[in-house]
Amino acid sequence: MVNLNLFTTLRAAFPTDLDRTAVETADGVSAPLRYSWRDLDRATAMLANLLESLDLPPASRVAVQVEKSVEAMLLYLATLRAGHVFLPLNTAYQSSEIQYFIENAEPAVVVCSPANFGWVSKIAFNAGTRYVFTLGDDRSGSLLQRAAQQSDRHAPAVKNDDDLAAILYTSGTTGRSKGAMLTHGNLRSNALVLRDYWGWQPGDVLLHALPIFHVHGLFVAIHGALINGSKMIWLSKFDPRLAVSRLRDATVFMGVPTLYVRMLAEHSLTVEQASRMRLFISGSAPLLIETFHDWKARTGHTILERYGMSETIMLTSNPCGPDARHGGATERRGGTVGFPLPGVALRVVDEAGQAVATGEVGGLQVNGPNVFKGYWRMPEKTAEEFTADGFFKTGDVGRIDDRGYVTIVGRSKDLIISGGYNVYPAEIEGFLNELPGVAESALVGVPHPDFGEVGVAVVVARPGAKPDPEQLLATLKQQLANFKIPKRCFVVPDLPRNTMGKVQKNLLREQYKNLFS
Ligand code: MCA
Ligand code: AMP
Repeated sequence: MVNLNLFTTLRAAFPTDLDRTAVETADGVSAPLRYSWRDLDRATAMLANLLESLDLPPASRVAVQVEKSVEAMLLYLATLRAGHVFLPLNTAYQSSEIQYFIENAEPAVVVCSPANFGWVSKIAFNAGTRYVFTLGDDRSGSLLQRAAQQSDRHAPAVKNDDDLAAILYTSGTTGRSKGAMLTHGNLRSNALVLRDYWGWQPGDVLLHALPIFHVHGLFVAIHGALINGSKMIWLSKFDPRLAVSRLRDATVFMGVPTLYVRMLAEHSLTVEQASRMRLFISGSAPLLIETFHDWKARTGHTILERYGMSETIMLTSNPCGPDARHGGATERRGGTVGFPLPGVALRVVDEAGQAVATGEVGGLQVNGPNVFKGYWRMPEKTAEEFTADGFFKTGDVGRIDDRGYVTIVGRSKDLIISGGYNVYPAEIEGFLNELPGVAESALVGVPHPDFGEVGVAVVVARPGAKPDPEQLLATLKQQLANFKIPKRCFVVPDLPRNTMGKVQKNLLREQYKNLFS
C-alpha cells in the first residue's frame, strides 16, 4: 500500500547527501546554527517516537503555541510523521483565545513556551488534554528533553489523501473561530503544484522570514523548500535590515506586503543586493501597485503576487515562467493575483450563484484537490460555505479578465487584513460591546502605510456614560491578540444606519480613510 502521508513525500525529496545543510539560522547576532538533512530526519523521528510513546488515539490534535524556531518546524513535521493533526496557534493569542481553541479542538497534546506553562497548562488540563510540553526558542523545555531519549528511526504512519493533517483556525464573520481541516492530500497536491508552477530549481535557497503558525509561512514556504530539497535561511523574527542583508545568499523570498514595504525603507536594498535572487512572492493581503513598481525599480525584480486562504492553501498565482494554458503568458501583472493554479477551478458568480460574463465582478468560488475538508465539528457551517456542486465560497469578490488574470476587488465577508493577519470586526465589536459604558460599536478597516489596512473602532456610549477611548483600547489589549487591537478609537453620538437599521460601515470607512495617510 502506498503511504500518502505528506511527510513521506517531503522526506523522499531530501537530497541524497544528507549531510548537506537544510536549514541555517540567522538572527544577525549569534553564530548561525546549521541543521543537516540528516538532522531533520533524526529529530523528526525522535519527536514522532515521543508522540507515539504517549499512546494517543489516532489523529489526535497536537496544539502548538511557541515562538518561531527550527525545532517548532520539526515538531510540525514530526506530528505529520506520527500521523497526528497539527494545530498551530499565533503567539499573540491571549488566554481567552487559547481557551476557546483548546476547548474546541480538544487536543491530546499541547506544546507551549516555557514562560506560558502556568496558564496554558491550566486551561489544557481543565479541557482534558493529557500532555502539556514546553518548547523555548532556545531549544529549552520538556519536549526536547523527552524526545532526546527516543530512537532516531521511525516509520511514518500510513495515511490516505483524505486523512487530516492540520487544523487552522480562521475567524468567522459571525460567531467564533472555525477550524479549517486540511488533509494530507490537500497539502501535498498544493505543494507539488507550486513546485512546478514556481519553477523551483536545484540550488534554490529560501529566505524564510514569516511566522510559522499560518498557511503562508508554515505550508507555502516550508513545503516549498523541503519538497525541492532546498536550503532555508531561517529568520526567527522578521527584521527588514537583516532580511535585505541575507538576500545575497538566497534565491527565493516570500512575504506579506508589509514585509516588502519595510524592506523598501532600507537603503541597502539595491539591484546588486538582490542580484542572486530568482523569485520574490507576495500574498496574504493586497499588494499595493506602488509597492509593486517601487520594488521593480529598486531591485530589478517583478514581485509575483498570488492568492490563497487557510481553507484552500494557494489558489491563484501570477506566472513564474511561461504558462502554456494561457498562450505562454509570462507577465506578472501588478494589481492581479494571476491565474488559477493548475488543478484549481475558479469561477465568478453573481448573487444568484450564476456565472458572470468575462470581466464582470462577482463572488469567487473555487474547487480543487487543495480545498479543505470542512470546518472542525461544524457540519452546518461547512454546508453553508459550499455550493450544491461542491465549490467553496471564498467570500472574496473579484473578476477574471479576457486574458485569464484574476483581480480581487474586495470582500463580501466583513474582514480586515492588517499586516497579513486577519481581524474579524464581529469578534472585536463583541468584546467592545461588553466594556463598561459602551452601548454599541463598529470596527472598520482604513488604509495604513505600513500594515496596508488597520482597524478603527467607533463606539457609542451608554446614556450618561463617558467611556475613555484610550482606556477601552487598553482593556481590549488585555483580552485579545495585539494585532487585533484597533489602532484608534472614537466615541460618537450614534452610528450611521441605512433604512434597514444596518450600520453603514462604508460611510465610516470614508470618514476615517485619511487617518493614517
Ligand atoms: C504587529 N502589530 C500589528 C501587526 N503585527 N498590528 C497590526 N497588524 C499586524 N499584522 C503591532 C503589535 O500589535 C504591536 O503593537 C506592534 O505592532 C509591534 O509588534 P511586533 O510583534 O513587534 O510587530 P512586528 O514584529 O513588527 O510584526 C509585524 C509583521 C507581522 C512582521 C508584519 O505582523 C507579521 O509577521 N505578519 C505576517 C503575517 C502572516 O504571516 N500572514 C500570513 C497568513 P503594540 O506595540 O501597540 O502592542 S496566511 C494567509 O493569509 C493566506 C493563506 C495567504 O494567502 O497566505
Ligand atoms: P486567511 O483566511 O487568513 O487565510 O486569509 C485569506 C484571505 O486573505 C483571502 O480570503 C483573501 O481575502 C486574502 N488574500 C490572500 N492573498 C491575497 C492577495 N494576494 N490579495 C488580496 N487578498 C488576499
